Amino acid sequence: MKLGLGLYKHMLTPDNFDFARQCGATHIVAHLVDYFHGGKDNPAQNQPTGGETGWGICNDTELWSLDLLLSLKQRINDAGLELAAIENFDPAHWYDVLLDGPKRDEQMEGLKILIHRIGAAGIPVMGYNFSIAGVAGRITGPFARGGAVSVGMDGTFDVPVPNGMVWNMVYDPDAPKGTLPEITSEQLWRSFAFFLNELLPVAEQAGVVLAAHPDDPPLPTLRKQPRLVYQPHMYQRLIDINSSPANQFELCLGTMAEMTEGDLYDFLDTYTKQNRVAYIHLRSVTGKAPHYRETFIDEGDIDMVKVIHILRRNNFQGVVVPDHTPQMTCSAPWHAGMAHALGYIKALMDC
Ligand SMILES: [Mn+2]
Repeated sequence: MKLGLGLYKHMLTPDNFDFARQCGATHIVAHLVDYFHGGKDNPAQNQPTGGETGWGICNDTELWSLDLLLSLKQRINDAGLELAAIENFDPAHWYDVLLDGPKRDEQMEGLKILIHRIGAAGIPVMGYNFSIAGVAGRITGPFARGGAVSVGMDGTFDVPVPNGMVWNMVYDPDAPKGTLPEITSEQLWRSFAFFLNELLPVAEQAGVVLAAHPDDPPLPTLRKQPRLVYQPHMYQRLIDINSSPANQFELCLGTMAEMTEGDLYDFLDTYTKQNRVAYIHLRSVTGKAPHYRETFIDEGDIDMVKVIHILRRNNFQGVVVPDHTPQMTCSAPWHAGMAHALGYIKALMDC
């Protein structure tokens, strides 16, 4: 297994590449979606939280070019690191794939072009989250050890998604007033199956693995929209839809620990043995959705020693990144949190 650091678009800088290396990371997971653009509710330097108005406004209507992907990889390689994955499609590129809207087929062709480019750039994994409401409804407070500011949830979030927004971002600021129609879980699974069956053959050909993040927070519905993977056993349905070796998980263990059913360690053991885990988001929590808190990596419900032991035993070859951490009280809250998490994971890996 390998140690990586996830960086948001505005953080893909030489200083942060040096920081990752200094912490012992060898890989970068890069976000190219500018979540924070125009978002008024997001804290600087933290994970986007947003509110009813979402994270931000899409500002990247053009598909990412091969040149952009190649230069990103080159900058990361020049810093002595590997680019392990791109995380998340831009909602501007696939909103009607998520919503089964009129531009679905056209946008699906765009995603295929994008996957070809990602493969041509030598980037092995594309992480994504097939979700209409996205990550929403969390609260922020001094929930972690020593009063470190962290996120959590205190009950579900039912405010409907406004028209022109999907996956927490506004793709059409001029959309007519009103909210997205409510759909059933089966309708959402049908849209998802279409996406998988269209894109997986292209991904295989391009040498790219598609890695699915579970629903965070894991609830049957959020903002009156259905969710796909909100209990561990629901991940199996992805594989049942299409057993391509390119059909894998962006396994978020914090999200898995927020689920009310199943055994996290059995799940991890089963699917790493089957080569279904592309890479791992490692963080801890206390509690279960919709009542939980994100914690420091060493104080939550997950037995991290057991997790690393399973990964080692199954010869897991993917990258482990810290996902989020609480904000530490100092002049660099994000970096201090990440340095702590990376050091902790690296020590477990070295044991
Ligand atoms: Mn995650």
